[in-house]
Amino acid sequence: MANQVTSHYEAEDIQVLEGLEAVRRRPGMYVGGTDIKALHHLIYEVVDNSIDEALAGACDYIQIVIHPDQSVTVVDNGRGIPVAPHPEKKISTLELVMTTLHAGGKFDGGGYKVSGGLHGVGVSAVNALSEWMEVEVKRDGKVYRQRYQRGKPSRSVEVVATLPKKRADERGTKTTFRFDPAIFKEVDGYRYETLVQRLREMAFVTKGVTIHFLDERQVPSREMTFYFEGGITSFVRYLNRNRGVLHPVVYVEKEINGVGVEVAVQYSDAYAESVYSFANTIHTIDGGTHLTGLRSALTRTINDYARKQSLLKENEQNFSGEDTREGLTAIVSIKHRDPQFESQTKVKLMNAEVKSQVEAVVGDSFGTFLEENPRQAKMVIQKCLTSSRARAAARQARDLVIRKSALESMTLPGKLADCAERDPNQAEIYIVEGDSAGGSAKQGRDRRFQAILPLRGKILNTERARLDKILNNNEVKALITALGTGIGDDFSLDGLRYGRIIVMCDADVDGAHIRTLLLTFFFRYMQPLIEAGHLYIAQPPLYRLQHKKQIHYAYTEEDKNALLKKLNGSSVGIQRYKGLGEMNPEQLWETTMDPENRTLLQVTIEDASAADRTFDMLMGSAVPPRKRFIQTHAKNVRNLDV
Ligand code: 0RA
Repeated sequence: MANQVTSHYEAEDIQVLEGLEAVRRRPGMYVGGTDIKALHHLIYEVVDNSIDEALAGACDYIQIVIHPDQSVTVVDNGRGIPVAPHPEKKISTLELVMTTLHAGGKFDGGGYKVSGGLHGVGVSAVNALSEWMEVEVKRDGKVYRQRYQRGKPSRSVEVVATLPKKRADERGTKTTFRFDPAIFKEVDGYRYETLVQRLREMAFVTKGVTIHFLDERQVPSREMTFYFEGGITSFVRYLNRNRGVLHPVVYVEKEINGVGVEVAVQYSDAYAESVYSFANTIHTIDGGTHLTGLRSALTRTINDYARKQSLLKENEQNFSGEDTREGLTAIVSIKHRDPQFESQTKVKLMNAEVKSQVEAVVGDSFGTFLEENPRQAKMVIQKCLTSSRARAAARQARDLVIRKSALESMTLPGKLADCAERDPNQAEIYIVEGDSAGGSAKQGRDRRFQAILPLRGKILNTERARLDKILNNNEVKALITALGTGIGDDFSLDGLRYGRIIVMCDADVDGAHIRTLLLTFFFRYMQPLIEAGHLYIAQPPLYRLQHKKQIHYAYTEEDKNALLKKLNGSSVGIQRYKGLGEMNPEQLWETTMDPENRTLLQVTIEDASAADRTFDMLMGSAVPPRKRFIQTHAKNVRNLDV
């Protein structure tokens, strides 16, 4: 019953085909690679188109479903991709959109494409990288459909249904695709949590849209629905949900010279800065001109107000940018017709004029807020004063540590059991929680290339103060000296004494806590070390299974179950390791330290920055979240890094 709408794909469209062939040949150029990140971008690219409809005010519902076969459906109730023959080409606009690079959005004469996929290549690139794709468009009382294989249409656009009269005004687009495993060879599939995070961000910056995410790959299925009436105001409230806040969210939305500027700001009693910037709904991780504009407006407004109210004395210096950023939670989201990004990966906004535009909008509204709310304004200023003083004190402490460790660099810490190897590329160091585990590690190691530094967990663990203070901790000083790199501005990889730095903690809550703290320390004071891939986490086993004379180790709960199944369950002795200290030196070597057998997890900047956020939550002043974190993670903690 399908009737033909337009002529089928013809030889003259070879050009188009070549475009999509190029995408398949060089996926790196178009979606940034063939890893899991690129895989997620396929979904973002498709959802971005629906977000554009929402931003145009034409759509308020988007659903994303991952099916058990890893195909993904994205449905929206927007206007529907136009299906009529394109004025210049003979084929349907729908087919053109789906098969031509850079075709997205060009048809919408009046509006402009704001959300824009990662590389702006549009949904056709996703099509090219999909084993198959199917698009259904509802409009004009009909349902149109076209199917593609690896980007090539199987047939012309067809009418597959006519809507009953009372539903004849329904419109929308439904896209289903299955990524091509021949392209994405290394991936096993989408990661639920990553998608949830991104979809939440999209919902936050797209006020009033409902995003429903359903993952049917496991039973029971998982799902999340996001709807934020308040847009980025809700986002800020969400970020500060565990913090004590100093005032209500200050929100402003304004169009200035054709650029949409939306900002939400709230100070809390936390130490961390949580500021996110978006350009056309894309999270600009590296910030850019919109972020710079926001920051300088806040610093300027706060200094002006503090001077005017004599909250800053004449002999006192202005607040630095850092002083005004402590405890700041803010979102800046701009919509621009012609966003310029630093690179193809769109993580930094470069449009110079945006800085002054954001600065003007924020300066106005935050200045007014301070003027009209003197009591809360005073609290914000107090907060800046405190951080300014703390920063001065920290600077002194840090100078002391650095000077000291320079002096002590000849004398390595007494607790360090160094290795014989002097070539950093061959040498590694285990940072071990607790003296007893440290003892086992010292006995079990291969002293030719493995050094051991035991850290007394308790001391670190009871530190509830600012991270600056841990620099004064003897354990941390020993760590800095042992690594030989210095910290902060004085950090240099040149001095690094070990190519692999391996954090080895118990598989329990305290262990997780100490690991979080160590990662946070590395993140804040030795970031290049992580970036250069020197930091690792050891993976001790959770169980020891004895079957007859054979010993097996299980590193995860699943491992254990699989092993039990294999061993048939008969007379298997199971020992559960609660801490590293329970293993004798041979066992520790065999399971966790022997390069032939061990598994190490390499720490990425994302891991460390997640640890940094967790740290703030753990150390933050609001007590209930900390308790909740420990309770909810206590069960999972053994699998934390698996
Ligand atoms: C071009 C023009 C119009 C809508 C769209 C594209 C459109 C694209 C996508 C992609 C996913 N969902 C979408 N929804 C709409 C406007 C057409 C009109 O005014 O009828």
